[in-house]
Amino acid sequence: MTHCILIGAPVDSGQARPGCLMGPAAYRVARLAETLAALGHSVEDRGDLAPGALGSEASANPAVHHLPETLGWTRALSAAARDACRAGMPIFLGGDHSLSLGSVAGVAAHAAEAGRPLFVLWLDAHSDIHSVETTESGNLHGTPLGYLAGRAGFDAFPPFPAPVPEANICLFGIRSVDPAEHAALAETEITVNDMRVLDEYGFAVPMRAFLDRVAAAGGMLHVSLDVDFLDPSVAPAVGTTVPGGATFREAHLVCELIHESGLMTSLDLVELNPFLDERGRTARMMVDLVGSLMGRKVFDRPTRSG
Ligand code: EXY
Ligand code: MN
Ligand code: MN
Ligand code: MN
Repeated sequence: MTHCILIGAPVDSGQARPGCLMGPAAYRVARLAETLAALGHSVEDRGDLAPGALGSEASANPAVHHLPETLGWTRALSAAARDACRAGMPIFLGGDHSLSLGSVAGVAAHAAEAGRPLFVLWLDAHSDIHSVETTESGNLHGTPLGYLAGRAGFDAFPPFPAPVPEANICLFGIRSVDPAEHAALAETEITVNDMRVLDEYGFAVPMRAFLDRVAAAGGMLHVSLDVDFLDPSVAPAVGTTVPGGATFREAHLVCELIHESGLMTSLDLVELNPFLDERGRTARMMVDLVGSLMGRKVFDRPTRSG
């Protein structure tokens, strides 16, 4: 049984399409808390955060949108994450992927405090490893991994003492990488399980290999699940769809493998835009996946003794 702490992060300042700010409410309407409780977990809903007082920071990159708001969210989310980790397993309800600038920074600070290595599993069509300087769209939801890996180009952001070691980061489901991101990835030890790898080896082999590394290191595992990891035919309510994503069953298999590893210690659910959906279909798909992450099984096969 896990004490799940829900933290709403109605963030849509990291991208251009309004709607992600309705994400937290959509997860609650889709009965996320009830799903977790039905699996025997305790659930504490801490409500929605706010970005706090906004500064007037500006970036040398003229393309960048909403830097002050993003910084406000980063500070609020980092503090909330650090506090929640002390009490249970935080589940951040997004909101666009710029929320991970703060959620994962806070989780990383907690992991450093606890003296445990942090691993990050990035389930996403995108590598999100731009910096404030390299982003061409100016949408900061394309940058969180650059910040969390301690890369340059985030001068306006709060420095945090515990960047995630590149070797502890696994991209999974990648099928859209910008040139500057490709250059960044080429010079890092980040594991890139793009769709070509998953087509060739399947989803289970690369996932088990990564989870085995986390277990061997006694690591904490933060899972950042972007709606666009899934194929748009399965999860259409996201502003950055890319064809050729995970099927319904491939996504559940990944979640079931993560559950069976027993390693997940924090979770982001990001990029849901309920405005791009009909009848909450994508929100319910994401809640279904959290059920698989938290122990619901298709068939609870008896463990063979001996
Ligand atoms: N790489 C593109 C950009 O930087 O604008 C697209 C980023 C999409 C990011 C979404 C959260 O995954
Ligand atoms: Mn905007
Ligand atoms: Mn993303
Ligand atoms: Mn994405």
